[in-house]
Amino acid sequence: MKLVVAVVASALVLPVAAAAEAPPVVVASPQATLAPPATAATAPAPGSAGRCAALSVVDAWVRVLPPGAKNTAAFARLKNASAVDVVVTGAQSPIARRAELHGTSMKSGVMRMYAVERVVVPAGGEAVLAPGGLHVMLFDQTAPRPGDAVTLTLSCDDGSRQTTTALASARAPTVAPSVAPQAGP
Ligand SMILES: [Cu+2]
Repeated sequence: MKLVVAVVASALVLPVAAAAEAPPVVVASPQATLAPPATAATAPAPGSAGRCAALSVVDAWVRVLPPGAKNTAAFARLKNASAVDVVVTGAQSPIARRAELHGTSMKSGVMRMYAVERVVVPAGGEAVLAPGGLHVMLFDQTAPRPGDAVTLTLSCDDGSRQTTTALASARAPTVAPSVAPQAGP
């Protein structure tokens, strides 16, 4: 037990020492040094602390498909105003039995989807989940109606989560002019 306490204590002290010494050396190292101790010392509470809390989820929506469609997808822009990359590793929604992070590729004129283990939202940047690209695949959906507010929860690699509300819509809600500065593949 004493050993555990000692480890936690040193983890708490480390960021201060690192912050004092690191800046003159490399820009990237303070972030890398600061992040792991912070999450290791603090048990992430779902929906509050943790890496996922750094994300702003905007323009989230779930595609409403014709009756009978088994699966659908959710889209959003994930913005990260923090100085550390945020890694999204999963998603959940009460309207789906199972959700996966998916990517989309075009091969020989055929669009295919594939599961991705993680979506990295770069520090100071964003990740765009949009039709034809990255998305949250929702399996065995309960078919929300247009206008419904759908709960969507994202999970991050430190175990933290963020829950947001996505608008059920047959097509992408019209928002600001869609200038995509950092479109995905
Ligand atoms: Cu998919």
